[in-house]
Amino acid sequence: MTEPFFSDVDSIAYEGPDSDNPLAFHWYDADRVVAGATMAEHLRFAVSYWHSFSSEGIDIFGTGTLDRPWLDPARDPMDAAKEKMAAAFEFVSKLGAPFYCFHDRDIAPEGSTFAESCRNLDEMLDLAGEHQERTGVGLLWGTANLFSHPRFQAGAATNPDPDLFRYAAAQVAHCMNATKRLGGANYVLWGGREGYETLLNTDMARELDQLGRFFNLVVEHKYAIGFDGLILIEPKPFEPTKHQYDYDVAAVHAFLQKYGLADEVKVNIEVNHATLAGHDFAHEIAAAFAAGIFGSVDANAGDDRLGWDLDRFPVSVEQMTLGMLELLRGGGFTSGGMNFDAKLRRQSIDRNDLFHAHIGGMDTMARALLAAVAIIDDGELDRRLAERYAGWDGADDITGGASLQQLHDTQLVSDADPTRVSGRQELLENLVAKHIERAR
Ligand code: XUL
Ligand code: CO
Repeated sequence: MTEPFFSDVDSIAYEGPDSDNPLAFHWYDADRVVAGATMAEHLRFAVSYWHSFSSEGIDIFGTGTLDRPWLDPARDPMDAAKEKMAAAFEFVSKLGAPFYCFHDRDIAPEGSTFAESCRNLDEMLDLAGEHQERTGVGLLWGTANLFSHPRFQAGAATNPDPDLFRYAAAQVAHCMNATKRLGGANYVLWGGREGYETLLNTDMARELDQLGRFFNLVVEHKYAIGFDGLILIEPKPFEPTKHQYDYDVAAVHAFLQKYGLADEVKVNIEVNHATLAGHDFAHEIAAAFAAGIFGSVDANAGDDRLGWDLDRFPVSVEQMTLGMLELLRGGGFTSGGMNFDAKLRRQSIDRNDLFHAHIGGMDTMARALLAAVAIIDDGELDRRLAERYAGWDGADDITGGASLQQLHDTQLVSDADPTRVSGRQELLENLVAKHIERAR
């Protein structure tokens, strides 16, 4: 048994909003039942392995600052991976999050050949299975890292080199098998470099077809291995590429329809990616439910003044309440969940900072859940919505089968001028604010 890494924390308990203990939950009470399910069941929290354990706190101007001894390049890579995994499971179980998420290369080191990478991963899967069994922590989703290694400089599925397409397909097959073996609830595809830097060297139509073919192979493989989780695409408009093909939910939906995948693939919506695409988080959730492709959430936040993908832990109860409202209205998660795709700030170098970050994120989401449930229970918002669209009740024959010309002619005769009514946005915003303030 290795020494505990987070040695001064036993477990994070719920102590309620009045507690001043920074190493306790103030709002997230896992077993509390709201709207017919426990908070744990509504929120399905997951810790992301990469930000919390595989990254050392670099930014574009500086090297790592965080205390992650297993990232020392002088260490034997497999020994280091095992130590990292022990720390990861220690953290997730002490936090009391039910799930974690990984990229293949987060849990096992890249080998000098593809076969060696596969062997490394398989060895680490055995260990991950044991840790899961011991701690009760489950896998929300796995994904393949198709963007860090230099071989992916021109993309994976959209690479101009067919050999690279085949390499990426092989890596995804192995990672899907790994995800299934660990009982993963979903499999995610984030198109890290599936896009372009300049059209001068890019055949866009060809690259889109390659991507469509790749996703079809993934779906075929899902059935071939009997994986019953969701396949999820994670939209992001840019970064690292200048233009990414899976720009936002609407772009992904159009893409899925074109390539015959709209019933097979859903989306993993990341809050900060929504912001980068010029949308609100709530918009992307609503768009996904409207298209019937909602799957899961990467919970994080950007910064009001910095434009890149900052992956901060979520702190805005208002932003999250509006997202949570759409999530509940749409029916909530099935196999998806709330993955903290978020990282510590570079100066947060104490080990316990990782607990503070997750506690804040989980409490923010729990408050958002309580507020959204209160808004729905109160009923006023829904009543006003129903009122606003009441004219369409029984709307199947709203035109009475009339053509555009007939509608024109009827209007000409009646000369009716529809009465305007208030949209009441400010009143509704006040209503949301009231519930955020009062929800307990
Ligand atoms: C990158 C990002 C990824 C995906 C998984 O912006 O969000 O971490 O969530 O590859
Ligand atoms: Co993400």
